[in-house]
Amino acid sequence: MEHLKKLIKEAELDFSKCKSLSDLDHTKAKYLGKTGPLTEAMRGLSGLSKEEKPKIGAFINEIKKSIEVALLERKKLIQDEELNFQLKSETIDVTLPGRKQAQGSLHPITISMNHIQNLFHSIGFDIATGPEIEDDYHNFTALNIPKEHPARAMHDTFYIDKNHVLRTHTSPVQVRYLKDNTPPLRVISPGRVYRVDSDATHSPMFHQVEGLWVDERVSFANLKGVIQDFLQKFFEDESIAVRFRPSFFPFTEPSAEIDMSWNDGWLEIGGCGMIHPSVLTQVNIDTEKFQGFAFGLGVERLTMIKYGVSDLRPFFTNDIRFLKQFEI
Ligand code: 2U9
Repeated sequence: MEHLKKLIKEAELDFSKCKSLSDLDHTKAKYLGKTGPLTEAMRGLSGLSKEEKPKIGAFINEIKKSIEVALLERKKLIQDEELNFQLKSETIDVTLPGRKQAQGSLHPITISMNHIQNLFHSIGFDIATGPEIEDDYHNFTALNIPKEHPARAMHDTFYIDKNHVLRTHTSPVQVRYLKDNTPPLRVISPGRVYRVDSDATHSPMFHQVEGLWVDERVSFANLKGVIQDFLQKFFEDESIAVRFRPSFFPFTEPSAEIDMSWNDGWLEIGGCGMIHPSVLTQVNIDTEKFQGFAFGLGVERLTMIKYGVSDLRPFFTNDIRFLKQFEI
């Protein structure tokens, strides 16, 4: 019993030498483990008399409890020390400046689309949008491009099924607008369009803005004025001139390609014409009373010219180093 009593002091001394919880765990096994002196003593109880057994048993339990208390005290001390060390070494400097949230920017095509819409809206144009999957009628037939017409080949169409396509232009939006509204009317239809084409100057998805003006007396001269006024404002350059070159589209007659003056030369930026009477008839507009002009502009093209970008592809590859340059 004397020997067991000494164990308390011995354990306290051993515990006090432990510097970490894992040290302490190790030392704990020495006293309270299966092969420790207390377990041994408990085993020895079997050889004692009936009277001695409970007394000695209780005594061993007392010793065990005292060692457990010493262990817990040491454990708490080590935990406190570890926490204090952590608090000291991991202090937060609340005066440091915060990390700012990176700010995104609008895509250059979005900037152009917004700008174009604002400019046309400011001169009285309505803005119409519509589905990107269109039926054959709205994308082709209503625009004077019947089935088997060679002009369909010009469009390199993505077919969804026999009767549905990814729209090849935003004209179908205008067809719906003309059916739902009565002239006089002015409308633009901005949006994504799709054609089977992909290289440095063509993307299978690109952006167009088409416009219409239908009234009793609206002419090719008005068309040229509207286009020139738009381009001068878009490029913030009043010296920009516009040139029309004869062309052909099934939905306009006469038709023209639109060139704008740029650095001593000319750049093609879209097409236009007087809306074909067959198209107006399709949408129940009286061609004896009304006429109208239509135009189509390529938004990527306008944006490339505006920012001096010579390759179309960076608009679609989302390299942040390219996109960051268009912050406004
Ligand atoms: C209706 C009637 C007529 C829209 C027009 C063009 C000419 C044209 C191109 C410009 C560059 C397509 O993106 S591009 O490759 N567009 O040349 N678009 S006239 O004429 C219409 C539209 C709707 C009801």
